[in-house]
Amino acid sequence: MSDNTPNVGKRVVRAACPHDCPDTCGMLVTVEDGRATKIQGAPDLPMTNGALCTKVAFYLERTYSEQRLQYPMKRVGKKGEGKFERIGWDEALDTIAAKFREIAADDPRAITPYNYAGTMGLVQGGSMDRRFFHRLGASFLAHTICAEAGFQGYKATVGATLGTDPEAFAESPYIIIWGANPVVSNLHLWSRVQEAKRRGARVVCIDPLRTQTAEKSHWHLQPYPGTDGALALAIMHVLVRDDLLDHDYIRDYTIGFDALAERVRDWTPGRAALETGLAAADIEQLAREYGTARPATIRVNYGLNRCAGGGSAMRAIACLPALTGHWRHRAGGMLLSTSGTYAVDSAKLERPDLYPEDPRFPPRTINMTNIGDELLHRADPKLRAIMVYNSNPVAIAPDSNKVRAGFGRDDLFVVVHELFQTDTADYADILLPATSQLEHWDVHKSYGHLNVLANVPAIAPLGEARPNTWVFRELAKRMGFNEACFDEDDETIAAQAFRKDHPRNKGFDWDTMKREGFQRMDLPTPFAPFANGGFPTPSGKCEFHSATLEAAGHDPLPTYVPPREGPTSNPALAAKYPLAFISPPARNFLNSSFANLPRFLKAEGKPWLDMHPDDATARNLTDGQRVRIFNERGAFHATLRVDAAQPGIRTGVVSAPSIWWQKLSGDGENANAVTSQALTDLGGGATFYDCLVQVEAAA
Ligand SMILES: Nc1nc2c(c(=O)[nH]1)N[C@H]1C(S)=C(S)[C@@H](COP(=O)(O)OP(=O)(O)OC[C@H]3O[C@@H](n4cnc5c(=O)[nH]c(N)nc54)[C@H](O)[C@@H]3O)O[C@H]1N2
Ligand SMILES: Nc1nc2c(c(=O)[nH]1)N[C@H]1C(S)=C(S)[C@@H](COP(=O)(O)OP(=O)(O)OC[C@H]3O[C@@H](n4cnc5c(=O)[nH]c(N)nc54)[C@H](O)[C@@H]3O)O[C@H]1N2
Ligand SMILES: [Mo]
Repeated sequence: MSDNTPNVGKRVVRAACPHDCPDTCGMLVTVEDGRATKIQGAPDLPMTNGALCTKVAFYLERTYSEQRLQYPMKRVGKKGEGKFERIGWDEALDTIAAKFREIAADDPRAITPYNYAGTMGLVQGGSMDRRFFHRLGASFLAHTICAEAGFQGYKATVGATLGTDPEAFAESPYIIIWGANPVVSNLHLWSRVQEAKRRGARVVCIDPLRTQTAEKSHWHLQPYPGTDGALALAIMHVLVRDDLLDHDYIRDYTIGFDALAERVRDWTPGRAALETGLAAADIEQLAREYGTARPATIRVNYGLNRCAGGGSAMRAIACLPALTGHWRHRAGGMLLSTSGTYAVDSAKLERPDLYPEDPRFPPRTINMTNIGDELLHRADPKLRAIMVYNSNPVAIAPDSNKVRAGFGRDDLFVVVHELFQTDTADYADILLPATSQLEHWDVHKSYGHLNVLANVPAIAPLGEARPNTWVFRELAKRMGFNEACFDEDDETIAAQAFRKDHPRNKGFDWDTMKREGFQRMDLPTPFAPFANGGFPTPSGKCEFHSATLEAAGHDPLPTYVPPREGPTSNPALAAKYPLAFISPPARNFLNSSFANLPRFLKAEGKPWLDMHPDDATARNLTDGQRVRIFNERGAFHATLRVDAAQPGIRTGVVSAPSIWWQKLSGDGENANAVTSQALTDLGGGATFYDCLVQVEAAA
């Protein structure tokens, strides 16, 4: 903790943005007499380059918000009502420990954590908490809500999430931005793309929505959601048919080419056009441009993995840079995430070895995407306690009517550790105040650059707020867990976060990092990970044919899995609910974070629904009208946005920028009223963008 933080004078502290965004910016926090007075992007960290986004530039408003929870509380009203009464930390922790002990005596798996990426820090995001739940023998939580399908698809082809160095995008002559919206959700990569544009690069964006990124690209292709796999297979068809291949790269560094060539033979652009809604001629042109560029790079992101076939789509796209040999060039290849470049010591951080081997209680995993069903009826043994931190499931998990019903169960003990009284916090039996990034230690990797960042606390905790690590340390004491790892302080944890024996971590030193703020992994700049093969797959090659997938009962070759809720896969459903619904990030929110603070609510305006003018006319709906969006799972309201001059979206698709807090949205609902708990083909991921709805005028 920052107990010895001086409270007099002026100093500048090195911090790291904690939010779930690829950019993981370095920050400089000016502190005057114990109060943070200024926050800036680190000028010396290349990706940050001195600039913060529209949200984190105002991080002090979040830190010092009047809405911050400042002391522990216990529930006095009904679940979900949000009425609480102040208590002390001892009472709060004793209550939780007593309840956990009582449940664990019957079956510890009836207790589950629920956490995600409120902070991405390795210390506050996944250390003492994991140790605690492992030692307890609680249910495991599968962290599937965001990226698991794409991650598994990419991994099947490439081996791990290594890719093109984001800094090298500036040098690329041809960039495809695919299922990504960097202007909104990856701003610092966008600066590199702009630099490439200034040097003459061509930029293509593949997105059903005319986003700010699409507007600034040279060419915008608008596929129907969830059909990217078909597009990728058709691009491969053209590459093979027209011999736009790098035969040497294929021979030396890939396996399964002949089978892949056979697989894509039927995937003509005409066939893919029927699935994607794109023109066959456009698919031809895209494939030819991509195949002849020297080199091309693809920024692919998780926007396209939130559909039934998200894993297969990513797997198919990941074949492209190996077929064409674009991987040879540092400014070629593909970037999904850089996270697999890091050698994190998760065994030390999380201590899975503490899990008790009790034959009565074999390990059990809860899929976080299905928390609604798991709380209501699926989990067996039944869940009796849930501890939420770093997440706001009532707002962000799909199928929110089920999620609320689950959290509302009278026989469920709910603990929420939060900075704010979120939709989820309203369901807490015990509500605990959490520190912000300026009030605790941490160390960060990134999924959009190649540095490690230190986060040094700038100010003392507000009120009685305490970091995640502190809470779990205190709970461990009360549970009688006396392993030495429960006594470690945050700096000790941070210093051991990266594997000492790994060559990329050469030179990592916590004291230097604290002082300088960041350190790049020991890699060349820029880093071309597969210029000479070396894929971290079982075969060591880029796997067009995957024996691993085959052994797991999947198609060993890239394949197309259509949307689960779509006109071709489910025509009966599509007749009733004809519009594909997506709910991608709003620029001024970060998932549901920032969505309670005045500046960002004002900037976002109100819950919107974007619709093509043809779809609006067919329903007699007009711009500015309040509408109801519904399907069999639920309904929510929004204000319709129809731009007749410049339609922001393709026909057949509607979009609601997200994620609004339900209690601040006007009708107590948000986009997740209609989204589904169905899972992706690979990885058991969430399918937020695989969702059919109908839209009507609000009553
Ligand atoms: N401002 C802001 N930044 C954020 C976030 C935020 O909430 N706000 N969230 C952060 C998080 S957690 C994540 S995971 C990332 C998410 O960022 P991205 O991975 O970029 O994913 P999304 O924003 O979900 O979707 C990106 C684009 O994909 C489009 N899309 C939707 N469905 C499909 C499809 O089937 N095919 C194709 N080709 N495109 C599709 C959407 O219209 C959207 O414009 O951003 C992070 N950054
Ligand atoms: N409809 C729809 N739903 C979606 C998505 C979508 O595109 N559309 N996107 C999905 C995606 S990609 C993701 S990643 C998830 C994101 O889901 P979450 O990871 O749950 O993200 P947030 O909504 O930002 O909630 C994080 C919470 O953690 C809290 N927090 C921050 N720091 C700390 C800390 O140090 N300690 C504690 N105890 N709490 C802290 C914040 O105050 C915040 O309330 O949402 C998913 N839900
Ligand atoms: Mo995410």
